Amino acid sequence: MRRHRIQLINPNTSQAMTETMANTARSIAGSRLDIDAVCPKEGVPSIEGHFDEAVATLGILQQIRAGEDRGVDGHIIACFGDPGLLAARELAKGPVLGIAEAAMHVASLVATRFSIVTTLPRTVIIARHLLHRYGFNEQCAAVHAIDLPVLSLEDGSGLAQQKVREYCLNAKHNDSVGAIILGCGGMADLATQLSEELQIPVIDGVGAAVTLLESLLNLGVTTSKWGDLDFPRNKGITGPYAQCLVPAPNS
Ligand code: 5HY
Repeated sequence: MRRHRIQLINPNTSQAMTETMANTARSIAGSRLDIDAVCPKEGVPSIEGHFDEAVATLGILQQIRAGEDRGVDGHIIACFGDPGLLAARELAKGPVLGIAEAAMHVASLVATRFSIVTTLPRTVIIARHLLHRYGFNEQCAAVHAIDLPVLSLEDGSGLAQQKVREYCLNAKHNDSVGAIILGCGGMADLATQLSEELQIPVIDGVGAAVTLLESLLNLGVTTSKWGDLDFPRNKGITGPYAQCLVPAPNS
C-alpha cells in the first residue's frame, strides 16, 4: 500500500493550536501516513461564530489549492464547524473530511447516543445545524458549552481542560449517552486521557478524521465528481478566490 500524504488544515491562525492537532494526528497515523499541518497566515485567531467561519473559508480554500499543488492525497478541515467543507470537496481531487462529521460518524459506531462538549454557547447552534445536516440529530442528547473562548485551551492555565473534564463527567452521569464528542479541534489532545479516566468513549474529531481519511484512501474511494461536488467551473472569477481555482504553474 502506497504511503499517503494528507493535509491537516487548522482554519484559524493559531500556530499553537495547529501543533496541538498535528501532534494528535501524527500519534494516530504513526508511520503509515505523512501529515502536513498548516494554518492560514491571515484570518481569524479562533473561530467562534458564523462571521469567523466566513472569513476563515478563503484561507481554507487557499490551503486546499496549495495542498493539491503539492500532490497531497486528502485533506482534513480541523475546526468543529466544518467551515467550507463542501466548497473544499469541489476544489480537491482527493477526499476532504471535517472533524465534526468524522467525530459524529465514529461516535455513532460505538454508542446509540452521544453528547457534545464545545467552547462558547454561541457556537452550540453551529453544532446543531451540522447534526441536522449530517443526520445525527436524533443520536445527540445534548450540546454543552464550557463558556470559555477557544484560545483559552492554549493559555497554559489548564482551566479550560478542567472545565472540559467537568462537563464530560456531567454528561456521562446525566445525559444517558454512551459516548462524548469533544467539540473543538483544540481539545484533540484530551480524548485518550479522558476516555481512560471517565471510562466512556471520549471522541476527538482530529483522530477520527485521520482514521476515516486513511480508510477512504486505502479503499481508493474519493469525492464523487459526478454532480454537485464536481470541480468548480472556471468562469472568470476575480479577486483572491480566483487563485484557488488555478493550479500553480508546473504543479
Ligand atoms: C474549532 N473554533 O474547532 C472551533 C471550535 C468551536 O477555532 N476551532 C476553532 O468552538 O467552534
